[in-house]
Amino acid sequence: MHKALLIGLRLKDTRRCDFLFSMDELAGLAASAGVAPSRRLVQERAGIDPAYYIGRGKLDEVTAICAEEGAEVVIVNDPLSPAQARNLQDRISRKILDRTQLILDIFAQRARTQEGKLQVELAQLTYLLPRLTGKGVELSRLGGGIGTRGPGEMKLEIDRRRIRERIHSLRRAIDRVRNTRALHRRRRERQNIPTVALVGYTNAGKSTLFTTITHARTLCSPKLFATLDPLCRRVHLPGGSPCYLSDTVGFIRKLPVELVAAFRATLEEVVSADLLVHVCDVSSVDLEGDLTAVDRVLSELGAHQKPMLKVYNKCDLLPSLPPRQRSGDIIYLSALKGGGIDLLLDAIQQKLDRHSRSAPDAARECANHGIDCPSAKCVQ
Ligand SMILES: Nc1nc2c(ncn2[C@@H]2O[C@H](COP(=O)(O)OP(=O)(O)OP(=O)(O)O)[C@@H](O)[C@H]2O)c(=O)[nH]1
Ligand SMILES: [Mg+2]
Repeated sequence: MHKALLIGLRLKDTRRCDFLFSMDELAGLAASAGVAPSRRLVQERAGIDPAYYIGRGKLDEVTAICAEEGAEVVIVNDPLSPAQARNLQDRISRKILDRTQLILDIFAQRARTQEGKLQVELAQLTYLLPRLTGKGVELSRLGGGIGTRGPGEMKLEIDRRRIRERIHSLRRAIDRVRNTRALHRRRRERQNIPTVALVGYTNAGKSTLFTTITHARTLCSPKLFATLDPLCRRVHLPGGSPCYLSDTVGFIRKLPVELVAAFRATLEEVVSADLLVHVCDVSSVDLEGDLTAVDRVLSELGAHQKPMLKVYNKCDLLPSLPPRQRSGDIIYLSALKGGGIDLLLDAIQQKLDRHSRSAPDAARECANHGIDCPSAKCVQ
């Protein structure tokens, strides 16, 4: 296992608790990617250094700690510009990864469906291209499978050309998969069955809830971003009518824009859904921050005004909050231990009855977002 030094910059206007939370999360991401986080190096500054991210005075300290700890990788808590990544690499002579690349690496390890794999590779290559340097920088990845080394200018030019060609062919392949999905969408439009998407922060318990409701076998894991490919199952509601329930990729603070494209299948689930069920972890150390991060992503996707229920999950971890309660659009439950699932299904039924959309309405909404409905992955 690679050892990694984590570097974080706390800017003057960031609250201390928010900063510490994001560093803990970075350590969680590193562990999920299969890297062992060793020490953390934190600097407080008024702003990010445009050339090196951290202050130049810190660079020697970083090199010394890496040598001391035997750290081969340095992970930075924010996205780096291509110039910052290059300069850090030159000065520190270690593999430099930023938050975005780390998440992309996790995605690359997790993607299972053909479309998921294509999307992640496309996101990785698009991120990598402007970061290729002419100085023989090592570009091998942690597990993403790109594994490109650039020993010299000539090789790099070839790599660049090859990468551009590959990006082009990935886009074509993704278009083909999308066409197949359009066929499935038409089939579902004819069925006129409403869809409900489980959304929420990574690790909130969406897949556990999905499994409890549908009895489908899905991966539930304390690792971050356990789910990458959305899954959809048909469920019977208490009133007897069916709906489609889908499990989606978790969101995270500082979700990099490059990843929104890789989230496309999730995006389609969310935008085409009739109802969103926002699952959160009541035992999270920063529940408010989690909720805000999810709301932010939903509004970036243009889905913040959809009908929504909130599930306060993991109530079994808080003795003061007995599972199985409902307060308006909030349902308190424990997806793992059970209790409260019936309340949720009742609430879903009521919401769908109140906000039912016709299939042509749903299709129009999807078309407005330029997306296909997600029914390709639906198994009945
Ligand atoms: N105690 C407790 N743990 C839970 C509950 N629901 C989920 N968990 C645990 O929380 C962890 C994450 O659960 P998942 O269902 O994989 O979470 P997720 O939201 O699908 O996560 P991603 O797919 O990574 O976004 C697992 O270790 C679950 O066992 C619950 O109600 N109570
Ligand atoms: Mg999951």
